[in-house]
Amino acid sequence: MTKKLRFVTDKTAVLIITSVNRRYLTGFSSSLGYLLLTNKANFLFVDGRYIEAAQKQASNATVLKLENIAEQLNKIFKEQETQKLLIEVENDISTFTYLKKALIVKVSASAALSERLKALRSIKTSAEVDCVIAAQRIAERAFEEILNFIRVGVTEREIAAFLEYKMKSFGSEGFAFDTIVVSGKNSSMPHGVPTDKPIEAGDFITMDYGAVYGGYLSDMTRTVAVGHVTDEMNDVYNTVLKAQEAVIKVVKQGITCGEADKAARQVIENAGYGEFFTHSTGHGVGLEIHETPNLRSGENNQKLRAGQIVTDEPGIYLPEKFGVRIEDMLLIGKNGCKNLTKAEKRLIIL
Ligand SMILES: [Mn+2]
Repeated sequence: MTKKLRFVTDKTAVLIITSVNRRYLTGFSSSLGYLLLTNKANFLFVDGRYIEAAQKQASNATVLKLENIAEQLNKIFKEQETQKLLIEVENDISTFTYLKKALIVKVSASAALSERLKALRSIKTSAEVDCVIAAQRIAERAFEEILNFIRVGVTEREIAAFLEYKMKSFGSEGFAFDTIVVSGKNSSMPHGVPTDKPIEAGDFITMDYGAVYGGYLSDMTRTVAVGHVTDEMNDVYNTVLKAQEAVIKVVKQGITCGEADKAARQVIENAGYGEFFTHSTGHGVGLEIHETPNLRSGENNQKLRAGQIVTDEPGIYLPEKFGVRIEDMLLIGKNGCKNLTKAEKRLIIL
């Protein structure tokens, strides 16, 4: 185990059940499994489907075939004289109830353990950063292709399908989340679902999507126009862009998540669109699409730390009219940030 968890002592063991944390700690991904961390050794229990791959890929854990997990754990607890077992709070109540009943040690769901894992995961190693960048480059290649595909008459659903097809073709292991493509009036819904609405001249099209590489996700949003834009569309677009760039200018280690959010919100409020910026400014990204930290209004206890990757995604949504969102991923550094997103941000009119 490369990352030592201070929760593990001679008497206390930790059982990692969620797949994302198991993957984070072992480098091995499986839908089902248990990772037991003790002071003497670590054990990864996986079923027959995964044994061979786990033995090759899991680092620093002895891989064992999962049979009856309670019996298998109890045997180890007896040998090691373990008294207490901590599990993550994200597990469902039936898992907790089962373990509590079946194990010979005291079982607790630990919020502190879950928080610690989130904090560890938020600071990316250079290998993790490389995976996020690789995913982002795939998404950017798909963006270049989509610019040639979008025209009057194609539907939101077709645009989403084309983006996903291109991402897979370019090496994406999957999709970071359900691809969002919304156009015209639909674009005022920040998280709208692609429909069969065809693109019309004068539409804004907002595309929010991400690729997956080495298990790590990317997240990018671009809004493009088709045919022509009104003065209001132009004004809103440039306000969002200014807000988005204001965040890039201020974020660095030590500033609070609330300050990062405020940098964007201030620009949008000053332009008179404050009430139409209806979500937080950004979030951490990694093995999951929404990770710690959360760049939201008033979040002043959380400070940004070097090595975190956060999105910067302000938006303005005018109901029944249109919406604009622009999103990059930023790697927080000691004295500033590095923008991991290279795709064009100036207004593109197709
Ligand atoms: Mn995002």
